[in-house]
Amino acid sequence: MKNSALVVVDMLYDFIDGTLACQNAENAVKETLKQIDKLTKGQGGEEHEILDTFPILFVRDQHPADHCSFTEQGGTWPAHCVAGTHGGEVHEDLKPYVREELTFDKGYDKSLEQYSGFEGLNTAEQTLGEILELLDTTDVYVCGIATEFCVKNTCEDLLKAGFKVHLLKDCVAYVTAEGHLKALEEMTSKGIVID
Ligand code: VGL
Ligand code: ZN
Repeated sequence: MKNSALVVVDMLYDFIDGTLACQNAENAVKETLKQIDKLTKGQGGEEHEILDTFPILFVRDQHPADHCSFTEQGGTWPAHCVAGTHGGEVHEDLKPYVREELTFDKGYDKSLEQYSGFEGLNTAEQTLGEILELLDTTDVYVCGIATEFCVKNTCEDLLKAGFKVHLLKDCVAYVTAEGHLKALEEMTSKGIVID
């Protein structure tokens, strides 16, 4: 799996069992853990060694309490993933794989909706695209929440940037089943591989 990386999009409590709980979310977390085992198979060793050989990058929706996408501000979503709250945290089963320099936050600007992980930054203000290039990545595996929004936008930006993109279809959760299926079709037609 040299030159591959996994991008985990918004596997955060508000999207799993919180204010914007999505369908298939608990199952998607379990399947993601299975995929991590599979993708890192044969690498053995301690957890930190696995992370050194197979990068796992995390995208996090991190909003201020008065974000423009919230219904109280005239937006379309209930308040969710407010920075510093439990709802904005990565699921605890995935936390052992989280590294600060490989974590990209988006949506922290009150007046901007950002669905793509490509718009996020790590604490050193580097983007997902920059880090994937530094890691010599060619193939990017993507999982997360929600298929129709952040997963889709992230996959499409990865594709535009020249990466081969594999969407792990059992490792995603969605707002609606129809929206999920439609997004899978659209991604397939653009050249994203559904694995
Ligand atoms: C998302 C709705 C609002 C997502 C983020 O991660 O797909 N959806 N904010
Ligand atoms: Zn959001």
